[in-house]
Amino acid sequence: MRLTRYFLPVLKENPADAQIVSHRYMLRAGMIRQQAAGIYSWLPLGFRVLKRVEEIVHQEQMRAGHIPMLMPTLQPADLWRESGRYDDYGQEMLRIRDRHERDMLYGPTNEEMITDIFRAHVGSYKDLPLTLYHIQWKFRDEMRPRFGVMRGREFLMKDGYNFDVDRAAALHAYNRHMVSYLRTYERMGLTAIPMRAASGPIGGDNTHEFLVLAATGESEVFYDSAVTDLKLGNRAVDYDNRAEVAGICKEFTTLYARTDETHDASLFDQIPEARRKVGRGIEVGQIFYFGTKYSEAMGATVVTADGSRVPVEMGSHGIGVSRLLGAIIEASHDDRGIIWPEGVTPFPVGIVNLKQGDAATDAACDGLYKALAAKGLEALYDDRDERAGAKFATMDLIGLPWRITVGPRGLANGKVELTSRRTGESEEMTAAAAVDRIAQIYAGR
Ligand code: 5CA
Repeated sequence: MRLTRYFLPVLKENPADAQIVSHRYMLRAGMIRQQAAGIYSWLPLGFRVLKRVEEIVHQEQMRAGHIPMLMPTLQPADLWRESGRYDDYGQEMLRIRDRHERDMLYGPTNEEMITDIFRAHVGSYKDLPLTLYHIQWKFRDEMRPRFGVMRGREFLMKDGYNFDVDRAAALHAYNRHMVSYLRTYERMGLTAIPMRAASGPIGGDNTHEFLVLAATGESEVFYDSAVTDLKLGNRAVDYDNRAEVAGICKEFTTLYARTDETHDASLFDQIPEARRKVGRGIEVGQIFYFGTKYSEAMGATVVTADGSRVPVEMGSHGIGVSRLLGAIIEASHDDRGIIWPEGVTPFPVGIVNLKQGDAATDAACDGLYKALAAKGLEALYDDRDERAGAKFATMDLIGLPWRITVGPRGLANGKVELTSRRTGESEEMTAAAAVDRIAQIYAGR
């Protein structure tokens, strides 16, 4: 993408109403625009990151054997009357009446709708296990929308629902979600710690939240610092192997890590003092096992192997897809701007032309741009007629992990400069070597 043909409305000034760094940088980098309290347009740069985050979520869900689909944003109120949540949900639910005076709502979550789909089409244990998910916009009329996409009113969520014949199978689904989420967040460059939590309006007694540690997080968290060293890495996980998946969950949930809702001071005090930490975290996901809460209320049953009919066992599992952009920036930035992890960066690399209009420099940049494209890497090429300082400032603000700088002086020696956004270190090399290096870094992305 050539910057002169792109739409990147960066702001020079710090927006006055943005209280936290991720909100500030998302506005300044031209990623989002607020349209109403807690409701945002996703401008091209923000949209590219959002799509990358979605893609990672899809890949990891499908790897775990979960099946993508899409449910609508608008739902009939009658489904929610069946579960009893229509009245319970209160003012957070945006209620709408259509032209036929039918009560509708903008979905804050989808337990009722998915249970309705299940009961219409599935009736036997032979069709289980089944986990369906979608990535869809939600609306919650939050009392205090704030911090940009972090606490929006309209926000993008991945929500998945498992259906199983018995409790043991449903707990395996819960564990599968935990492991797939660990991998999802790690691929985004995040350390998200599963913490025992409270279930709120979703229900059930078995639930974990995933928290990214950040001073600006909205949740107070209590944890053993050793938990931050745990990594899933590139382990090959067999998601059908119950013992293996349960073992990984045990590894990640044995050390003390809880939110203030479930904090237990007497257990906390047993951690060696040097490892006892109180901090703040951003909740980027939550998983729930709630058994037959919805299936009983809505008559979603299956026939078991012995011929009896039982309500299906369920759980639901959410990832805050749009919130993740804020969380990633909170975890990865400096005073010049965002530093995207390679897994989610909007463009793998930026090209800065130091002397736009100089025939040799322009030709070298064009060649570099095409050579990267030939390897499937779309660079963001700053081809504006601007000072070098302004170009560097834009690149630093929008946070591409790698920058290739091309100028007449380097070209005289046949060299360009490759710079890491994270370390600030630069290396001179030929354009061909820079292309190879970038290709290597992103191999397998
Ligand atoms: N039905 C369940 C799981 S599918 C559910 O709704 N869970 S939830 O309420 O915990 O939401 C899932 C995730 O969505 C949260 O962990 C959080 O990351 C994100 N989320 C919730 N509310 C907001 C909001 N107002 N703005 C942005 N993200 C949000």
